[in-house]
Amino acid sequence: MKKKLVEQVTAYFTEQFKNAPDHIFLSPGRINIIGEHVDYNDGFVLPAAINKYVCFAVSANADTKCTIIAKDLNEFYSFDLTDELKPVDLMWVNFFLGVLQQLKDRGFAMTGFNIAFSSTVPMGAGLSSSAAVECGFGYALNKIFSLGLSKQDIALIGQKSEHTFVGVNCGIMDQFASVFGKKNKVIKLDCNTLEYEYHNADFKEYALLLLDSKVKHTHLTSGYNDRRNEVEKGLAQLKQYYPEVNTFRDLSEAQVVAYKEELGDVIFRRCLFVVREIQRVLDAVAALQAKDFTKLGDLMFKTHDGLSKNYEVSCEEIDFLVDAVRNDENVIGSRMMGGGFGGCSINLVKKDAVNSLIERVSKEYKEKYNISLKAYKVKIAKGTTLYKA
Ligand code: GAF
Repeated sequence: MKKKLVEQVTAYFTEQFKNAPDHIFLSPGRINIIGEHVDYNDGFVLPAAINKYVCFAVSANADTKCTIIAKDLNEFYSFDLTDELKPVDLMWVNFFLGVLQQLKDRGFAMTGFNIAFSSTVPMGAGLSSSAAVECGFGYALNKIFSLGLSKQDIALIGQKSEHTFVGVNCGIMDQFASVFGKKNKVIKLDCNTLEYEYHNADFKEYALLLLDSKVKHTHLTSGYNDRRNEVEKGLAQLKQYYPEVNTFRDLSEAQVVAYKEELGDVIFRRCLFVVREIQRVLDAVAALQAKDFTKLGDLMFKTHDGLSKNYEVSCEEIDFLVDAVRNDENVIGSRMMGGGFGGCSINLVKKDAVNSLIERVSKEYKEKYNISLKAYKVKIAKGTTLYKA
């Protein structure tokens, strides 16, 4: 699949630009086992890069002209490096312009370039196709123009560009997972210090299965930013009661509960979710190390319920998908994944029951919503890389 993607993008670049590309880069999408909506709350997350990629064919120019072609959309965008960069109406272009602006702000010298790209990371499915584009592009320019950026710099540049050119005040999880991914490893990332450690992603008789609701609620951006504002407000208030507290991880559940009235129902539930979810990630890492998959799965269901009822970032269709497997003896854990308001659920399913499960849930989902479910049997893969120089 990876090879085919590379061949197709290479042939497409050659046809469009009348020359073979000098470099090929691959940048993966991500899953997250647990730790949702806590990256921007100084918590811990447990993501991994997956074997779905954005592939970039790239050549540098001698001049300052830049052309980027989105093969899958059959759209292109041309500009000059000396142009003032501003967000444009074509959303995919902003992933590139945002990164470029960050590099310009840092004073890096570059020439123009031609790029063609294509993706097997489904768009808007909560698998971070945007972070894969941002990080792949940053990684490519770093290599081609020898900018000397670290992997962490590339992830942070991707995140900043999402804030400034896309308008989502995201945390660092997606970009970090895309750049730092390692085959068969999940990453325990401390989003406060950016310290990280790899853990074996060996789920024994269980496989990772993503069920794509195909729902893309339009309020993802506004809903996401609203949640950020709500928890920032909540934390500011809690700091007044507990002056020793700096971040959510310094708070216990009991400390949040003690000020339930003062926080008000909505802010209280948001804060409660965050404090519980940070603890759940630590418990999940311990369960993973102990190979206690029943415990891990149970934590995933608890995360889902918190995201749905207290953080309110799920939606009817995703709740349906999680409920459809909740009492299935072959499913040990399930929850919505990513920003929410649609996208995928992530499931831990007995390997020999994966196909029958897909068949059953697809039928039920179709009957209920008249939507054809998509299922992805993902593997944990290596992060952003230079595939061919
Ligand atoms: C999106 C964001 F981009 C991440 O930073 C993270 O907050 C996630 O939603 C929720 O955990 O993917």
